[in-house]
Amino acid sequence: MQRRTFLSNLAGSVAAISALPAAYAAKKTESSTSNTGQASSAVAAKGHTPVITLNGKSLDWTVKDGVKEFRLVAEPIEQEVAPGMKAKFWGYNGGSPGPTIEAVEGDKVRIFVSNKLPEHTTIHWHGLLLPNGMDGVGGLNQPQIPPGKTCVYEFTLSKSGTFMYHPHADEQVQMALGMMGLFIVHPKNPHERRVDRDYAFLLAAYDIEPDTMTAKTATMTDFNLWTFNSRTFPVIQTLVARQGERVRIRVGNLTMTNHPIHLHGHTFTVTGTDGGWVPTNAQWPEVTTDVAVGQMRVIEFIADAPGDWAFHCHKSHHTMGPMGHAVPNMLGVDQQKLSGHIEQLLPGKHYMAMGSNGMAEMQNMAGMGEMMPLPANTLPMMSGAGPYGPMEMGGMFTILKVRPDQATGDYQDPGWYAQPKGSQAWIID
Ligand SMILES: [Cu+2]
Repeated sequence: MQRRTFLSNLAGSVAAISALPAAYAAKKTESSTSNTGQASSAVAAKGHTPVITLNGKSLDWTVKDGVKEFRLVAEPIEQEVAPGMKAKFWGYNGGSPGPTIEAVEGDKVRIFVSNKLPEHTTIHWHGLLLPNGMDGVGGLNQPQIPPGKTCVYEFTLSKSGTFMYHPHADEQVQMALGMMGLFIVHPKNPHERRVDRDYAFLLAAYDIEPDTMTAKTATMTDFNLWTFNSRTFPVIQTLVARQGERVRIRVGNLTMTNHPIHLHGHTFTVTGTDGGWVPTNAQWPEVTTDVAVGQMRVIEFIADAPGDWAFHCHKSHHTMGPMGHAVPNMLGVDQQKLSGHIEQLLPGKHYMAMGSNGMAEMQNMAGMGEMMPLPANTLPMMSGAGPYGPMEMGGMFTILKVRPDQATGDYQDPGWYAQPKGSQAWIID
């Protein structure tokens, strides 16, 4: 979106602040009810609280001679980022991120990694303590896995915690295309560090130009899609909890910048990193924790406040969609006279001057169907409809819904919170 001419910037601004695809505008957070309750039942059967990977799932395994065997296939995939936009990624087992590997401290695991990519790859098991030859840095610890071949990794899980997996081969390309996954190791004793809900996701950023589907792999800082598990709001799964439950959220960052992750309505503590669990006497209360590049942060809190609470990255441009960031700054500019001239240059002879009073009007106008269409395969700057109007969010944003009557183990979206009478802010003249 850089280096546009003045006119194309103006035309771009029309598109940027224009139509949400109809399906997108209508989309509410009900979409997030899919993919819930996908708990890995084998883990639950042993008494551990299953990990809920937002918009994802845990990987099945089989046991052979006392070893848990997992199978990952590295392959090109096509995936919906949000309604109105699909991306060509590289991922594992049909998705980006790949399925979450969930196992238990003390387990011996054997992981078969089959390479169906057009180039070689490896997998590094980020944060896990293992023999040097299993660490997965191509060229350093092992030969690269050629296309068409399968590599076997085998090690014992010596400690519980929150880890990741990703290639250590042609990293700039393979991670820019979405190759990543979570690796969760439960404590051997299921009563240790027990929580009632255990959510997990990875932060991923992409640079996909409008009208294209493949993420640019040489981008260093100027990404335009900010995602939880390679999806943007409003399709990111809603987090739900019964009032009073202890909730854990595990967040890993495989983007090229830091993300201050912020929760409304509660205070949490950081109980773990990818280095392990944080001792209780070293924890302090927070409402935002910065997740730096290549880090994982585990936060825990008691969901004691009923309501619909925002949960998001606090960098405001990371809760916005790709379109509209390159438009000229029209704040305070009277565009009335200019509009007529611009209309003569546009094919439809229709130009709507916007931005003089801020950008919030874009979502309202989109709702009224007044806008011009977006370019193909991209997302508007703002999206998401709440019970009181447009939420003007996108990207790294979702909602924590706490309800007194949410059943234990029920991950279904309970709908919007009904504010108790007299407890909502009111507007006066
Ligand atoms: Cu961010």
